[in-house]
Amino acid sequence: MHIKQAKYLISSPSVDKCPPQDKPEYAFIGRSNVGKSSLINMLCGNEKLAKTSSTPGKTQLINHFEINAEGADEVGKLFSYSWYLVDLPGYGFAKVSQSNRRKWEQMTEHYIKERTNLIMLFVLLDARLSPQKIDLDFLTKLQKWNTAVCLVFTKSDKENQRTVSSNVKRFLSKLQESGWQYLPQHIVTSATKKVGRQKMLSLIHELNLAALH
Ligand SMILES: Nc1nc2c(ncn2[C@@H]2O[C@H](COP(=O)(O)OP(=O)(O)O)[C@@H](O)[C@H]2O)c(=O)[nH]1
Ligand SMILES: [Mg+2]
Repeated sequence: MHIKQAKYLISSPSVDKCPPQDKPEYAFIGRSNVGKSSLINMLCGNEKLAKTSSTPGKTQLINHFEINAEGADEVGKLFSYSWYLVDLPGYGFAKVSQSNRRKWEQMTEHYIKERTNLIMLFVLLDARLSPQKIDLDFLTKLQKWNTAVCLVFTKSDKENQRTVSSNVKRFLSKLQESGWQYLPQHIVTSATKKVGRQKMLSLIHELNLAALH
């Protein structure tokens, strides 16, 4: 899949205020500072699309981007279509009040459970870190809700490959221990080195084909 154009659409305070569910949708979530905005910009080839400087934990909005893409259909013929990319507010920012945390939980839970055109949730994890409780707890909820999840390990350029693959393995075995029967797919990325871009775009295109036909 080739992205022809990516544009910011709208920021919504709740799932019922989101755009019509007329396109396949992919959402990105993770701890604040995990590299979500950088990854979105890297995927779209636009350094200014998602703001990488916004104060973490302040704006709790569902941010929709519309992506115009071109890709091959089942018989290899190119066609154009569009899909939604969603930037969800991050979790785990220390300075967020209890009531704002609660609001975040409710908003994301409603969004994840009720947005029927949501094809997959990309959960971002820092590739430099050993498994973190906050991420595992969030994934436990996703498992309960039967959400389709893909794990995205970020900032892989900041650590050597051995450590990254050991962190990935440890994370997956933690999920296994907590009862995940089918482990989610995972992709190792680096926004600065553009690692994992093609893998993510191919996965999205494949899922789009299945969703559109
Ligand atoms: N070296 C490196 N730095 C990254 C990468 N992704 C993000 N960063 C840096 O990590 C910080 C947080 O990134 P940002 O995208 O704003 O995180 P967000 O809060 O999850 O949206 C910024 O200083 C980025 O430049 C990456 O793949 N490699
Ligand atoms: Mg961000």
